[in-house]
Amino acid sequence: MLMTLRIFMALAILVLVGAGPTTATAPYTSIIIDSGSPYFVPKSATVSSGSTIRWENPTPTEHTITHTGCMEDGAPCAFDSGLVLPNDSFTIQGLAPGKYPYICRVHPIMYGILTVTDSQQPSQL
Ligand SMILES: [Cu+2]
Repeated sequence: MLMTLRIFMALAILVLVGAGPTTATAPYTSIIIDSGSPYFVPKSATVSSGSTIRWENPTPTEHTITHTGCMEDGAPCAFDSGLVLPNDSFTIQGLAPGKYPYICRVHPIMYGILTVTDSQQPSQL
């Protein structure tokens, strides 16, 4: 019940953020880190290239946002946040179009996927 409420509140916050004025100068996407499944809200996010993505950590625990390529020998490593402290955030922009699965190095069960399109219309799944 508590978990359901927390997820609902996280989604409500996302809806509020996503419903910003249409005159916003830059596309902006928030992904909220959660202590329980699905760990990243939304777990699957789609953004247009050039937009800004920010992971926010409202949990009492340190996490990382680590592209899975960073964990494999010879694979391109697109982003690795290092430890994101409680109430801190990690922001990136300028990713090339593509799919970026990512995990938390501290808790590898935490998995999300970011899709960057070359469309100018950002959306969230
Ligand atoms: Cu973590």
